[in-house]
Order: sequence, then C-alpha cells, then structure tokens
Amino acid sequence: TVERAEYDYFKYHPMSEITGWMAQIQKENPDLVSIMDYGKTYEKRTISLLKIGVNTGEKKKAIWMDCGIHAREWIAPAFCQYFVRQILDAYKKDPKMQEMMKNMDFYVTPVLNMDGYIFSWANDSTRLWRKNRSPGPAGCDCYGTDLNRNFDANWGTIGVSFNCCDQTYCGKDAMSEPEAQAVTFFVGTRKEDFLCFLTIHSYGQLLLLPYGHPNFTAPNYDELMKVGLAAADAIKKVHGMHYTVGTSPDVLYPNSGSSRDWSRMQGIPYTFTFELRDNGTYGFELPEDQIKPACEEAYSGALEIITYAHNK
Ligand code: ING
Ligand code: ZN
Repeated sequence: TVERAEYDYFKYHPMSEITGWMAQIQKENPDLVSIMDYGKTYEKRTISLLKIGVNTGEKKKAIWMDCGIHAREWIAPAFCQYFVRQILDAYKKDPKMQEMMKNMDFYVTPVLNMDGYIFSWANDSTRLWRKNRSPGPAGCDCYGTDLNRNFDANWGTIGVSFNCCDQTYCGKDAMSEPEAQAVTFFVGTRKEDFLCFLTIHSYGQLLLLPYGHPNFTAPNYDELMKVGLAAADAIKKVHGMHYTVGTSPDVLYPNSGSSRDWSRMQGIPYTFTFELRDNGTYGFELPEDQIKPACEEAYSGALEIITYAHNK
C-alpha cells in the first residue's frame, strides 16, 4: 500500500486540496461521514458539505457550520477542516461527543464561496477578493455580490451597497446568488432540525448574534448573549485571546441580508457569526503559524455553543 502524506491542517490549502480532503475524510470514516452536494456556484462548481453523525435511523437534530462565504478569509476554511478533524477524533474517546453525534448531525461546508476562494488564490492582486464571482447588472462592469448581504433578511435595507463595484454589494435581489440559494434551500427545508447555525468569518475576534438590523431584537437575545459570553470565556481559557460578544450594530455597525439573521428568522435558535483572529495586525492574511492557536480557541468556543444547544 502507498503511504499517504498526512494532511497538514496548519497550512492554507487551495480548493482542489480541500475537495480532496473531503473525499479522504469520508473514505476514512464511512460510518460517520457522508458528502452531500447541495448547489452550484455561479461558475457551476458543485457546493458540497460533510454530514457527520451516527446513523441511528431516528430523526436527529442538526448543527450547521459554513466557512469561506467570504473568499479572502482563509482562516475560516482552515477552521472548518480542523473542526471536522477534532469532532471525529473526540468521537473516538469522549463519551459526550459520542452522545452528541448520536443525537445530532453536523453539516459542515468547508468553502461556501468556492469561485471567490479560487479567485483569491489566483495571484497577489486577487488575494483580498471578498465577494462571489457573478457579473454585475447591465451597465455595471464590476464582478461579485457580497453573499453575506444577499440573504432574505431585511435585504437591502441597511449596511449594504447597491453599487456593484462595492465590497458590500447586496445583489440584484434577495437571494439572487446561487450560493445563497443553495444554503437557503438546504437549511430552509430542514429548519426544524437545526439547533445551531454557525457561520465562520475573519477577522476581528467577535462572536456576533442576531440581528444585524438595529430595529429588531432576537426573542432569545438574553440567552444568546449568555451563551456567547460563555463561549468567549472558553476561548479566552485556551490562549488568552479576547473575543467581543454582541450584535453587529452594538459591536461595530449594522447590516442586513446576512445568513445569520436569515437563519434566526427561520426559527433556528442559536445563530452566531464567528469573526476569528486577528484584530487587524495581519487581518485577512493571518500567518500560517497562527492557524493552530486560532483553530484551537475557536473550537473551544464553538463546542461551548453546540454543547449548550444540545443539552437544552
Ligand atoms: N464580517 C461580516 C460581514 O459580513 C459583520 C460580519 C457584519 C461584522 C457587520 C460586523 C458588522 O461583513 C466580515 N469580516 O466579513
Ligand atoms: Zn466575512
């Protein structure tokens, strides 16, 4: 047999390697992991997720995690991969993870905005690409819609741009983009199952809760704050890093059309945006030697939220 080089979780990987990694994880864990294709990008790439859990034959609760909705935030796909490895490893020895994987399925999308991610790998001048790669409307020569402004959650009302050249261009209509449609359809058709919707970004070291629109307050705002603060405490214990918890208007600025707001409006109770390291020293170009600590602390925070949701 040919010895396969071990996957390096502490380097950034191009899309082709991440796709290969997904296949490898499925092959190595056939009883726990399956790959589901649930949409196409603008450039017709297949969007896939890993479904991870024990096949009990019963109806199960579910956890959503997506990474890489913004192309340049490379630590996010690295985190999704680390997260998958950690829960599969924990399953082997940790009775709590065994219990959680019996009761819940984890749906993890390592790279949602695949076209943008590939573009950000193309050369130095495209490294900081954020949006997807769909062309603008007639008369506008720029490319890309901000997928985290394109969801059907008070779409186009605040914290967005209607200029297709801007970083926060919200698209022609709510849900105009195939990547946003894919998440909407997949999660929307199973919304009663999902306890958590975790969407992973960088940077800023924040745990953001709904809503991004300042006129609306989540019905469980107090509980979300409590859980978010517990997650920030868990994060701090790992490497001493400080994460700020709150809604985006309270912490930074308001926005509309985010996937987190949409998922909360669908009735999913525990919805958070993670903004991973750092605080701006390196920004989107977080050095590879910080991948490990960034993932370790974020794993601890995510697990705090997931465990709370499971036990509730
Ligand atoms: N931040 C997210 C964005 O979509 C966000 C979330 C929204 C943060 C509003 C703060 C205020 O802009 C990044 N980094 O993408
Ligand atoms: Zn982002």
